[in-house]
Amino acid sequence: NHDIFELIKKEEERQCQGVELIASENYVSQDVLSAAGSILTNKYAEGYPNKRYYGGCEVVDEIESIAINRLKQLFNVEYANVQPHSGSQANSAVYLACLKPGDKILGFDLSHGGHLTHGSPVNFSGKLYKPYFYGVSKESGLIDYEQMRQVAVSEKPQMIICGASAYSRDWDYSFFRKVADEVGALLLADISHPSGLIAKGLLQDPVMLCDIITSTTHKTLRGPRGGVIMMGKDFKNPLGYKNKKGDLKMMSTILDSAVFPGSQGGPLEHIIAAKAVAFGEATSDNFFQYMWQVKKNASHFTNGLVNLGYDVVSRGTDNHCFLIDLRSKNITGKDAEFALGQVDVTVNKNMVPFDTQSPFVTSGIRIGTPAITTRGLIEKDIESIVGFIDEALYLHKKNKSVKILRDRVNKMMVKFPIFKL
Ligand code: DSN
Repeated sequence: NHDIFELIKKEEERQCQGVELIASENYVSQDVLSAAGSILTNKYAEGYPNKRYYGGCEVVDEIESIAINRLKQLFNVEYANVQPHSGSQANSAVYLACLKPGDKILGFDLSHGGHLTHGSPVNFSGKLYKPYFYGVSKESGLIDYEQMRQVAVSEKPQMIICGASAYSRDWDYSFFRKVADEVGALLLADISHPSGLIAKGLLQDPVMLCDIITSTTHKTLRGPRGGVIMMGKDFKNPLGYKNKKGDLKMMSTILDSAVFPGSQGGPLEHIIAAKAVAFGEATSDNFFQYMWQVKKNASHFTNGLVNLGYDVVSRGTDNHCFLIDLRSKNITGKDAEFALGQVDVTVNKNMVPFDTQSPFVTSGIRIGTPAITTRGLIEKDIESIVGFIDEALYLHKKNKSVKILRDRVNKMMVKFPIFKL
């Protein structure tokens, strides 16, 4: 196994010396890492605390119960399931619990910033269910709420999904609520990206307005890779659209069963322990300061790029991320991702709304500040990174050596160790 540990070391070096701008990534604390790498990985625990199909679960029962209670406290929700292995698994369990194959779902278009599991034809969600989409307005880059309502009214979907992978503005959950009530749809909020900001009150809160909430735990929430499902206190009749009686307790059982045994086997108790650690960290005031800085850094980032003539989709950001439309700079997302990678600045190419390129090429890149903010970067450092990005794209276009620039990037990042939490 020497080769594997050598490669892990190499990845650690890569993570230390580069500027990580992938909006869905972060650096976890040593405590989260220790829990995720603990001997809990040895334990089978199919079922739920105090209702397991295996012996020897006394300790993991306590751990999972702490994770559930901390998550409930963090988001002020009444129900929490911490077993989904990922955000996609959380969404698949919700669909399994609430929909029949062939039911209609209305989600945010992937090519406008949505997620694969919100009805993309290449994903199970677009194959098992009948997907419809809303998007952003071409002029403003903001969600076209009226268009969403029109599709909802004409198609009467069983479920409406709010949430995105690449949308920089906040969500009007009350508008979605009104439309869901108007057409009798269940309302799901997938807050995988902004969950840390929502937990600290820095964005609109979907808990009281949406029937079910899903999230990942490894993005702004800064935990291990995984997913969760939640329901808020005001949850009344989730299956009302089917005219069945529903209440929170009944729906909790249906959702729990949809995770296990419906779509997963044994829970990853080492990851659940790491989730518990991360939820504990996220309840602290330090985490509020962190999320506040993530937002400030993202906003500062867009201002710096706009000043250099870059086109920021939706004209700015309310959260931790944003898209740059590179068409005005005559470079594709694919080439930009490559050029920035050459100087150890990591981003992902991303479709922009109304893109003219294929998903393999794209016209944009997505940028996020959760990871660099964890490392301690603030506004003045963001200005340096904006400069690095502009210079790297220039050097790429002119086919010039990037070595000096890469050295500057690495020299700066050495000052921000990844294991300081
Ligand atoms: N692929 C993730 C992201 O980068 O946003 C979402 O699943």
